[in-house]
Amino acid sequence: MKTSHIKKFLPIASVAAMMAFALPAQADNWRGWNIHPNGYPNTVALEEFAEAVAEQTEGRVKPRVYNNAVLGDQSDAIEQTRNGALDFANFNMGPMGPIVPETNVFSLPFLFNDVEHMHAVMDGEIGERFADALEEKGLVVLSWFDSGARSIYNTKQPINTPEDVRGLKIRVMNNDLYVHMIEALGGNATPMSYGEVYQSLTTGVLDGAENNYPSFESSNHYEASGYYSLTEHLIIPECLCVAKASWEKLSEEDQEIIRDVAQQASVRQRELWVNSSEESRQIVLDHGVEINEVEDKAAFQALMEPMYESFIASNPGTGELIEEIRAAE
Ligand code: BDP
Repeated sequence: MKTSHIKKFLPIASVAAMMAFALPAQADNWRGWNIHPNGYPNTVALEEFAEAVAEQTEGRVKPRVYNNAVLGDQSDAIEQTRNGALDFANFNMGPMGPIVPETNVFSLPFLFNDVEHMHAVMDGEIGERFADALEEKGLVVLSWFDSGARSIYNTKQPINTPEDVRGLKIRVMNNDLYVHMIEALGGNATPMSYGEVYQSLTTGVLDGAENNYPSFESSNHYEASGYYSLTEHLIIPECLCVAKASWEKLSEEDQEIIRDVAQQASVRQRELWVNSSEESRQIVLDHGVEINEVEDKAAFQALMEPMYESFIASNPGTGELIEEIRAAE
């Protein structure tokens, strides 16, 4: 009634103009993918990122984080973010490899000496080169997150030597390099999405998997695996990424704001990571998981040599890159 009454007296154009004044500019409602549950360091950092972006852009961008991979598994989510169906996400460079081959270098076991070494590489010029490679595939990297060091856990026995891995069915993330890695140790690798691992461990479809302390704990895999062995074979960087399509819609001012907020999110995530790893270690110990140091990591490392050789042979330029990464401080 009211509308038709107004229409009688005002030309359409002025009605539209009035409505434009009455409504605030359309906000960008960003959907963000996150694989982790509530309370996980990445989740906390992403949620704070979302809140700070909404606040500092004065509601022009309103991000919302969807936890527990409810928007799809990681490989799907990478595709969805690339094509702009999702707006932002925290991705691990492991499952990124099949889509952005440059990032495969991070899936070479024992590439980094420790987490500090990884930070030095990712926060410097080498990290920028990887950000460029991701951007070419539709993902704008805003900052780099941590994911600690990954170690093997299983339901059967402590792993001290590569022989202890022989015959074990070990879940790996979706990347052929991890299949080669487990096979080089004599195990049987099963690529599987994260969400399926718990049940497969409890039913014996798998004997084990590999991950960092916070994921081993928050996924409840520790309830099904009695042995966590500190092989620390992979240190893989993660990104906080925005879909290029969503990024290009922003004003330069908002891009700058969001980049700053993402930098702070990375600092926050890395701080939270340290405590969370210790807390998770304690939780799994209290539960009765047996944790063992691996004295002779060199034995594992030596078996990775053929993997390096074939990787370098089939990816020109990576030999130099690996040397550069190893020399970075
Ligand atoms: C976690 C990573 C997550 C991976 C997961 C996995 O943060 O991105 O998807 O491991 O093993 O540590 O799939």
